[in-house]
Amino acid sequence: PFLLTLLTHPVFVNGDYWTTFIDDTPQLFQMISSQNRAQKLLHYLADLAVNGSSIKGQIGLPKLKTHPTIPRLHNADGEIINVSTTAPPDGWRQVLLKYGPEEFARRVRGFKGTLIMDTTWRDAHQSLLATRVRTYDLAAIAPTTAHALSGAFALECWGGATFDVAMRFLHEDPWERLRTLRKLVPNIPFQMLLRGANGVAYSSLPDNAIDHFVKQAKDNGVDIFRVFDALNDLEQLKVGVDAVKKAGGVVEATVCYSGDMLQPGKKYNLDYYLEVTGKIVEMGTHILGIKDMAGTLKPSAAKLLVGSIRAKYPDLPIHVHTHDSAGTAVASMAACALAGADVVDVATNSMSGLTSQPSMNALLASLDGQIETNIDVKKTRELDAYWAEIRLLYSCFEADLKGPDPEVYEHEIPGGQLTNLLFQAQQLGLGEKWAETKRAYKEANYLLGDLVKVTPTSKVVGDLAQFMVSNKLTSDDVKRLANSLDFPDSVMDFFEGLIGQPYGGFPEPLRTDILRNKRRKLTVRPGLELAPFDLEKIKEDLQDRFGDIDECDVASYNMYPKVYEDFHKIKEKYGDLSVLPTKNFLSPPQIGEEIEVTIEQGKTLIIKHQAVGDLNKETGIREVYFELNGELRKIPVADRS
Ligand code: BTN
Ligand code: 3PY
Ligand code: ZN
Repeated sequence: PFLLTLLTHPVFVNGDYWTTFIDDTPQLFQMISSQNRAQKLLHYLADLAVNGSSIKGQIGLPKLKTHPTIPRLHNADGEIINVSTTAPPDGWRQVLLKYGPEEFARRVRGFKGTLIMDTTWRDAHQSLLATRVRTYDLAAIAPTTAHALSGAFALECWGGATFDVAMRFLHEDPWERLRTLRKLVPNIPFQMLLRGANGVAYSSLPDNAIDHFVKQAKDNGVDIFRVFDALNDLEQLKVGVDAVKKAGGVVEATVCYSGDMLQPGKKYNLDYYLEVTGKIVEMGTHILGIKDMAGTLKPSAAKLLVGSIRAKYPDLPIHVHTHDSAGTAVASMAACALAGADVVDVATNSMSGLTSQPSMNALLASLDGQIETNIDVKKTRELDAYWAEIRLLYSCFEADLKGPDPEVYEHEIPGGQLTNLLFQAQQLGLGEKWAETKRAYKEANYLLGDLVKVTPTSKVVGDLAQFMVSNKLTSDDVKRLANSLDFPDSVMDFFEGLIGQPYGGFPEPLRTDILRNKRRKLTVRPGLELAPFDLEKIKEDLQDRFGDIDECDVASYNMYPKVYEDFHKIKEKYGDLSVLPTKNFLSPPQIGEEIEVTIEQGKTLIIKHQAVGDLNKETGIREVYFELNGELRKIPVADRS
């Protein structure tokens, strides 16, 4: 391609070139690189045209057949706000930047009312749309969001499953997402979800890898870190908390809420939560997080829990997270606000409810007049029109849950996992499978000693439940046959102690029976046994293998080595896919369709799909024809359909 570019360059064609022409004309290389990039994107589109989408988890095509429209916001006088030319109002981020984490937390606590965090960019789509929302669609609405939600405590936009899924299934760089959004939202703090000593992975990494990861997250735009451990194991939690402190971020150390503490005889009761909270306060945190990942914190429990912590720690900012799986989350968050919570989590209406967070406007309406929230209701409604379209654009990732499921108070399945397990049961085609899965989940939880369930412990319980269903095992069978069954890896890891130490210890003799002589029994946190990563060496190796590498790549590799390598392979093949509009990322190009792709600022490709050629029966290849900025391109694709 270099020679071709050279030969067609106007200077060369006109003959008035000189020997240093190549050195003096760096545009040549830019032209080559953008032609390469265009060519690679054509390969992606051509493959889509012939073979359909290969995005994991996608069933069918988006219901939205157009590109989503960006709604217009109006100011108090009814005039349209031009969000791309008007700076958004200062928000809580300016408070943080000016005064630092301690004073920020003090002022949040001092706010007369209750603030909201919008989870739309992270947990809401993790829970409803299999975490599939792409940077493209987040960036498109970011300037509007900076205006509409300028009074919000934070936008949750990073971490949790989004890190892994961005690379693994969307073939895009999570760090690039963070930087892109950060540039577009200067005024609202960004919050991420950090799984304590696991970072954003499923098991422990060496402490220095967690420190390194958190530093990159902070430097690239995360302000507030919600740090949790799935077992409320404080040793594990502290690894994440210390990393955030070192990086200079806002620490939101979190207690995970599991079950229904109002039920008599429950393992996790008010005393338990107060004990954990006390230790978190001792550890030192700017904000206390309460994380109700299954949505089992009933309104009356919310009032009691938040009220009790508030009474004991009058100066401690409290931030509560929940899911609406049971349909009671608006009531619970209203109860939290009235009991003295400083921040509660909600999602934009069209991305709320079911296994997601409660509806922002439903909460605002139910608090109306009683509590100040710092939110302009009219603008949030305008903003929500976008998400109604996005929901349709990603309809092919919906699990199609139809309504609330108060049975969650019994099975206690976390929001995101509930959607996933339901989807898998539906794929098996039997309505009965779903009821069976829920029953098995509950049994598996008790077999494991009644765990706090959230990533990664929720995976352990889910894997054991599915193992029981597919092998037709009752709880008694599992106990009886424990020393001869081949349990899923996650279950083995849990019993070895690789996920941390559960409250109340491991169930015996089950642990011994399951581990046999296959695994050790850890009594300390797993990170203590891991040698630190040689970060310099990892960076050099990655540089040798992939060329242009920075600290963020090192952090990605540390979390998910295989996923990172695969991500690079796809990038090598198709270029940067994050530039494609989502419609064109998920659905085959139509004949005659014109696709506009901005590959960098000021550089837009116009791609017109012309035709798909006949199948060459010998080679199994079809030619796909495009017009790229007016020039004909022919792309060979192996037909796998
Ligand atoms: C994954 O774990 O993300 C891969 C499996 C795909 C899950 C599908 S995608 C559509 C449906 N909705 C969900 O939340 N999960 C399933
Ligand atoms: C995650 O760890 O991804 C979660 O959302 C836990 O709730
Ligand atoms: Zn959640």
